Amino acid sequence: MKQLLKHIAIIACLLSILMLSSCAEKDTPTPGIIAGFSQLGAESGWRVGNTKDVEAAAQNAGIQLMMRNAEQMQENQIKAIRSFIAYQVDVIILAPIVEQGWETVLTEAKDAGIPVLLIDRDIDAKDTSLYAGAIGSDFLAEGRRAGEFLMKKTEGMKSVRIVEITGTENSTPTRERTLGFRDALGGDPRFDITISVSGDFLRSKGRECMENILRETRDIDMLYSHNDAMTLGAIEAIEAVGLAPGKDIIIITVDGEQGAIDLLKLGKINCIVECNPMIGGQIMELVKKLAAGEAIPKKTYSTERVFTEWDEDLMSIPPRGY
Ligand code: GYE
Repeated sequence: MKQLLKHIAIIACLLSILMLSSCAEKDTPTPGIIAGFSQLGAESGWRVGNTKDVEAAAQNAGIQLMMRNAEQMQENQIKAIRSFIAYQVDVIILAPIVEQGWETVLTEAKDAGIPVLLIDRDIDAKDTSLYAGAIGSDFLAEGRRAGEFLMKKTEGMKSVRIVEITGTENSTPTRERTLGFRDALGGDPRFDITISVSGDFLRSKGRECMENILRETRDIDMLYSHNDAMTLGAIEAIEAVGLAPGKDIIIITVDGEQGAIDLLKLGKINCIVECNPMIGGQIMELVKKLAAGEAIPKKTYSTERVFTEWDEDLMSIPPRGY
């Protein structure tokens, strides 16, 4: 009997310790930040580099990242945002594939009290309170830089027939790289943009677009391609018909992936307008502020340069990492 009482006392004691500790757990606030990240796809080296950089930066900052890759479909991004809301994450990071169509889901996030940080691309929403802030490149400036290089490169030429391969339709980089480029050419009648088609930022489509164009005409002075992935594809098509990229056709591209830098060194690309995907560290700083309830700037731009065939430091460009 004595033995039994002793056992009961021990069990009761253990139970009360367990109950106390579970109460204590409930009262302790969770220190970690959870961020949901809706990445739009894996269409280019830029994008893959951007994803890796954001993941590494989250890990360094001790932020738990729920990453969903939308494989180039806006509906997948909308689903991901809804799952982040259900999960009650602290911050939503969104790289929006296109500019339109975000009002409904971002209103849901706002109603749930979850701040949204736009990265890379913008959205076209009348109500700017649907997102806390945005970080990314100045795509208009990128387009202008491409145009400025072309102006210098073609000094003395009487006419310049231009082919343009644009990125994803209705996306910010496509819209602004198109505008900025034309803006820099300033209506100079020497420049004739004879063909402008979308290659959706994909290497395979860049190649396909260029093959189709070359079937129609060889009378092309320059190619302005909105990203390196499409440029690499287009260069394959140009070489396949026996033309020399960088010589027979001036090539201007955007991003600055290692593959493009290598072709710049070989003289197959004349100019690369840099677009910097390595913004993970800055993103995490903004996420921390948002999670702490602080305000952030409505727009933060990344710093970028231009690489051209005239650069003296061409051979010493450090590895790009994407
Ligand atoms: O230039 C391209 C990618 O939105 C800036 O998307 C980004 C663009 C980048 O697919 O390579």
